[in-house]
Amino acid sequence: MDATNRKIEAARAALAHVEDGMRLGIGTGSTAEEFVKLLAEKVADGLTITGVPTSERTARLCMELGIKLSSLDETPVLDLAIDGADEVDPALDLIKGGGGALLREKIVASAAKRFIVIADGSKTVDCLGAFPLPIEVNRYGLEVTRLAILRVAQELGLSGELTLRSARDEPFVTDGGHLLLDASFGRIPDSRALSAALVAIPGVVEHGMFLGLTTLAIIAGDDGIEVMQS
Ligand code: ABF
Repeated sequence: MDATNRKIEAARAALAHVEDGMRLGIGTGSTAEEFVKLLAEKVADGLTITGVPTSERTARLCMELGIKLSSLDETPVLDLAIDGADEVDPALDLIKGGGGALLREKIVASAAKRFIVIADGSKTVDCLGAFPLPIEVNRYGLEVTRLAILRVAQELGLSGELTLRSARDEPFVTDGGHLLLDASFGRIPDSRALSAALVAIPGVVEHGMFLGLTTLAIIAGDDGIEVMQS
């Protein structure tokens, strides 16, 4: 089964958790897009949900496909959020943000009573960090923030490049108007220590480690669907 079909199978399995009348956080990325397409079919067949998108891109796709949207301000408590991930470890901690939407994704995941991650089997890891950790930073004082990140990482025995994410030769700007530094630290043995150190830096807005948020992970591998429970 190729990657696209694995993503579709994970998305289909997640759809089984969506009930009529739910307030639903809807993620970003290619796996989440497969979920949106399947969700739209159910909506066309009469399923009633209120969707809260995690990015402008997802909002556009939902609107194109006829999924009724609300804002997190109007719907601050979600019954369920469904989103992709870049890495999933055995504790269901994640690295997300490869799509640049980590801040809204984390806000939406945190507002949901349950958070289901959908991914193909290539995303499972034994330890977070092979995927460069996205760190959302304020534009002001970027160099100060960059040096502070390197310092706290070094204090935790981590080192590596911090790359300013760009798109079409311009710095990538997130939906929130911030920049992204992708940190190639390699394996992150103590993700909670790194998380605490990063969020203490004034210029850091958020980072892509989603710790303790995932309720269920639906992983589609070559041998079928694996469901991991937190
Ligand atoms: C998004 O899904 C991002 O946080 C994450 O990077 C991405 C994974 O993308 P894909 O499903 O295309 O592998 O939520």
